[in-house]
Amino acid sequence: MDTHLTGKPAAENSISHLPWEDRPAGSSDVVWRYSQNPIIPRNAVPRANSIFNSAAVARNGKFAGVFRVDDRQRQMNLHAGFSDDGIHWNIQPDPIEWINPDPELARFVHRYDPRVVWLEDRYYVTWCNGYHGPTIGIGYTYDFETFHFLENAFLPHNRNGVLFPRKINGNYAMFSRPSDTGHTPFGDIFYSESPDMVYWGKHRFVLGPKAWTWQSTKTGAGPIPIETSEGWLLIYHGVLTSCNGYVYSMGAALLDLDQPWKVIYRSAPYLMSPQTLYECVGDVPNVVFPCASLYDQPTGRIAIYYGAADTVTGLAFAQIDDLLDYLKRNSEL
Ligand code: BMA
Repeated sequence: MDTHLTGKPAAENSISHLPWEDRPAGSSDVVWRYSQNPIIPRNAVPRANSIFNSAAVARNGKFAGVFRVDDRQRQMNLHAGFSDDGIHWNIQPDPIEWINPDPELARFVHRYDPRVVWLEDRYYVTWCNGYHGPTIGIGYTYDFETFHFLENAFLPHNRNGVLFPRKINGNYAMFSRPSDTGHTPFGDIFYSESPDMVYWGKHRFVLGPKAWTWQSTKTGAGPIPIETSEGWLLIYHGVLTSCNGYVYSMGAALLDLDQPWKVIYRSAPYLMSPQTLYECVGDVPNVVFPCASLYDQPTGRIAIYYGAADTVTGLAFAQIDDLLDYLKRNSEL
């Protein structure tokens, strides 16, 4: 086990240097886009077809991340990246090579849609991992240079594995979204616990689609949930099936602190839907897919990283008090 504990965030829940831009004058949006979006173009590394659905965290006064890069064979893989400001990223040209304790799990099929969380003494990475179908891979790193693969959390088929930033009821906790082999036309968010990051159980239903809404086909957890005094703030994606295909939007829910499968509030309207050119036009049109957020508790600022049209990466902002207030006033369970 590595002992070098480099990389701990300066202070828990304080990221004063997070990327930020005030809400545009005249706008009343609860979540608003960065004016310089997209922050990562599709070709930011050689041989990339697209870079999207990626995860950033604060680290040593700067930022690090794990990025979904689909290459020009259209293979989906994960690359490490570094940034001084959380906006301009230096993404490694080669995919992460995982140190793998079990050759059975070493075969590469695909890896995509990463999430990253600082948990206890290291950064854990979860992603959709191909193993006889998509499931949730779990690994960890101390420094974003060396990455260790642990295990797949679940049997296939599963996607959108999102860890909590601390133990709940003495166990590690994770959201996931059981799915199928393809472009799943259903999707409920479940909660699971584990004593050791390897064996997962105590599965609980959290939330699922709502008929005749922006989230009528499927739902999936997005960034690592944010702990507030009133509950866990979960930003998630919801999907509507239009006559022209899926539309991926962003919503939020507030969940009980000790029993996170209990939903306290849930946004009836979406918080952000695909509306800009880079969200509506790309390899998969009409997708906003949040995978990470940075939260600065003293200022209440949240910066959300999201994939746009399965092609590029964007940044959006919110104020936590406004977001919670909006959730309370616009909630339908
Ligand atoms: C989902 C995942 C995401 C993708 C989205 C839209 O099922 O595959 O990676 O962003 O579809 O294509």
